[in-house]
Amino acid sequence: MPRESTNAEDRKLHVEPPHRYAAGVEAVAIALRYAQKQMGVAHAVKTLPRLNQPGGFDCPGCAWPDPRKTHAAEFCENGVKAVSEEATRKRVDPAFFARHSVTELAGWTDFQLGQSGRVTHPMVLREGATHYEPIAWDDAFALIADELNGLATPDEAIFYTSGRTSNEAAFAYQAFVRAFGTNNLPDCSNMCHESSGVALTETIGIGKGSVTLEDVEAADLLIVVGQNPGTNHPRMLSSLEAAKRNGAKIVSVNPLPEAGLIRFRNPQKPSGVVGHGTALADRWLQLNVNGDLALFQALSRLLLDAEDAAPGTVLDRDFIDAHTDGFEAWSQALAALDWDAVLAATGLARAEIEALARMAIASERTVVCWAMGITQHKNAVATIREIVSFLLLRGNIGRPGAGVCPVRGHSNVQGDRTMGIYEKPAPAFLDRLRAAFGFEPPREHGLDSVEAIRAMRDGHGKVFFAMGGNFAAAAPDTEATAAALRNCRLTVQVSTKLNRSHVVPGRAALILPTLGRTEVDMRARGAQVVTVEDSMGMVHHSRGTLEPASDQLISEVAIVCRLARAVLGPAGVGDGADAGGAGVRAGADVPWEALADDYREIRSLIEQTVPGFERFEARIAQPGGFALPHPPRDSRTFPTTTGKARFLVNPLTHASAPTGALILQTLRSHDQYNTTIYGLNDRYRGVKAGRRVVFLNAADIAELGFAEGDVVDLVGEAADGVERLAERFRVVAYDTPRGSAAAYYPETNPLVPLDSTADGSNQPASKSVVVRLRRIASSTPAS
Ligand SMILES: Nc1nc2c(c(=O)[nH]1)N[C@H]1C(S)=C(S)[C@@H](COP(=O)(O)OP(=O)(O)OC[C@H]3O[C@@H](n4cnc5c(=O)[nH]c(N)nc54)[C@H](O)[C@@H]3O)O[C@H]1N2
Ligand SMILES: Nc1nc2c(c(=O)[nH]1)N[C@H]1C(S)=C(S)[C@@H](COP(=O)(O)OP(=O)(O)OC[C@H]3O[C@@H](n4cnc5c(=O)[nH]c(N)nc54)[C@H](O)[C@@H]3O)O[C@H]1N2
Ligand SMILES: [Mo]
Repeated sequence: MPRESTNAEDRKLHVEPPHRYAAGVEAVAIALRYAQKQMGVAHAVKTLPRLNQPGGFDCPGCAWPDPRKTHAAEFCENGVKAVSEEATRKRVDPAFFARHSVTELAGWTDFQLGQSGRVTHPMVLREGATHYEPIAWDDAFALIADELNGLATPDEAIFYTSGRTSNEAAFAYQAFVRAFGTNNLPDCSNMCHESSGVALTETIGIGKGSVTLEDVEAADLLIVVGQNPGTNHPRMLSSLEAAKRNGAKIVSVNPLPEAGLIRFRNPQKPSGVVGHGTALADRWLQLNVNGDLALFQALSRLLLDAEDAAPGTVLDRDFIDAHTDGFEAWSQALAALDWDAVLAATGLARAEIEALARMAIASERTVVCWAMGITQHKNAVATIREIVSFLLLRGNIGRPGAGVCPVRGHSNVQGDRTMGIYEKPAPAFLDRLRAAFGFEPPREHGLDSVEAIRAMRDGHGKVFFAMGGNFAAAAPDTEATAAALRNCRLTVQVSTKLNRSHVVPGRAALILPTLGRTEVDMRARGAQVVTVEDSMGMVHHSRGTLEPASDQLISEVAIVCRLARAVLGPAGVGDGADAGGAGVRAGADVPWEALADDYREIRSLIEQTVPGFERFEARIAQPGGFALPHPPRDSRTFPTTTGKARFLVNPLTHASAPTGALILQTLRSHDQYNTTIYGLNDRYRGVKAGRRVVFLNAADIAELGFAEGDVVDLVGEAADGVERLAERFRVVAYDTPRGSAAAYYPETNPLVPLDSTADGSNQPASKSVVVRLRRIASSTPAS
């Protein structure tokens, strides 16, 4: 497990007052300094202008869409960091692995591991060995094939995906996995927007957001809930600024005063460089962590009351009658809403909620945006249903300037799902896959991320293969996840950079280094382009332009196709001679080699399999790409089980902690990309040179008998009675509600119980972790 910080490190950490604005020229300067450090000046000058430009590569930072007219320097500080991280000049080569044993590397922090750089060669850790050693690609594929083909059933293998994988790689990968014979395709989405997918599929019939960039800019009212765009989706601030210029009101619903939502200095505009920038949020509702379900029920109740007081003025009756069902039962349930429970759950004053309800009534076009502050709770699915119902009341879906906007994380996480990276595939998808590939895909549902950990723990999951990501650090319950991975016969990580998952191996382990999105992908039939889908369902292409980090790297697509050939056997030749062999393996006669030589072949198969990709090749050639169909947005058609948008009834619930304990949300600093740590500062929140901090309300600090600057252990309190511990956190007084604490992910993942997940989506509830503080040492006064 990651080494805990030492006293010396604790002393370097210092805390200043938080910022009141985001971006500005300082952000540009910081980004360029970082780029220069990782890439060198010449390389940076060549790389950065290609970011999010037509003909260049898609920013691996986040899934926020590109504006139609790309600004000459359409990049943000954190996008530049994401690119620099990949384009770094630092290398993890065979000599590195010869110098450092796996045990030694396991003692490094995530920051140290990530900063070591790009992996240059395929590496193997053989059973019982202390060090990784180089292995030839063909030998690596043969080793995996042996293990996979030796399993009692294909369901003993687990194939994880992180959301940077291109459409082409994801599509080929899921086809291979299903040809092999399992739907065990967990992904990072299981830990990210699974709750959104589930709730939106139930209520509007499609698990994706319904707005475009134009809608955001045309809205009257934008409610940004549980999201910190200043850090995690900085380009969204430009859209919010544009909306604001068009007269929109913006409301932030967040326990924390996130800088990006207070004031934005757009570094791409003169006013942002020399002026004070734009005040973005008109209102900030500082609610308790997990008060959102109660808030949206209360807002809807106020809308219903206003309609009762002045019938025909508030609700969109025509829309409700024509396009929805469940309204009567749902509004009756809200008639019994308990206001005391609402105020206790939210921690807000009734007047604050009433003020927002008035804004909602005054708005003709409302958009609600949300991210992890909503999805990572036990009642996340119910909360999102209530957000949908609130919008349905005034017909705020399927018309310009209005709708649901779950803001995705990884740059292609939405596309990976569209391509079939899903443990519960729809039968219609499998039918089309069979027609396109000529094999019978398995029908039984596979394992999601949490179920996969349980299967490995219990010995039913024996081979773990990861297409990107850093499962060991990103998954909940770090100790349990590590034990599960170590219990595997083989773990395989397809990676760009060194990370924690490489040092939490199965009995044997492989690292398969791959090209990043910024790099030229040269195949037999020329340099390849790939495609990605952004958070708003726009598909466009991405072309790497940099020289690869090593001449040993092959693309994710090539890895999948060569692996498929090794595992499924040669085309047209059965392997029935094997003991227990079952004749020709499914997918053996798919022309995997040809797919890897020319990705147009894969796009042609995608076109045959996935609706909405008709004339795929021609349409990605158009500037800006094309929009995938979205029935609620396009035609107010709701492909739910009833064919209508659905008001669904939910009990009022919220996370609560016993006396003396707190609800801890685990969030991102400004200087990280998920488990990749760029640096040790969280500039907007005033934290410098350290990450092991816990933000608490000053009154809670006093009441619990602590002082600011104390160093404490965080002790989890869970139903299963297991004591979960994260050591040495500095207590920081911060503007967060009483009872709501915050600390960074992934340092706090050891505290998230594996079984603490959202109802209906099984997504880890990593924003409502019950913890206590345990004293270990008093703060040392600064010298
Ligand atoms: N630079 C950078 N960009 C990224 C990432 C990154 O790590 N770094 N990660 C990417 C990924 S995969 C994702 S999913 C997104 C994540 O983007 P975000 O969801 O913005 O990420 P978090 O830091 O988890 O922030 C959660 C926000 O929700 C608030 N919050 C917490 N609990 C609650 C609650 O109960 N109610 C409400 N209303 N608010 C709450 C927190 O105070 C915080 O502002 O960003 C993507 N973009
Ligand atoms: N406690 C807590 N836990 C969380 C969260 C939280 O808010 N709190 N957030 C959750 C969320 S929203 C998410 S999305 C997950 C993230 O889970 P993951 O997606 O698994 O994790 P990342 O940190 O994004 O993965 C980073 C690694 O991906 C590899 N990589 C980068 N680019 C590429 C590429 O192009 N190809 C390949 N093959 N590999 C690449 C690099 O080796 C890098 O080390 O974590 C989840 N876990
Ligand atoms: Mo995410």
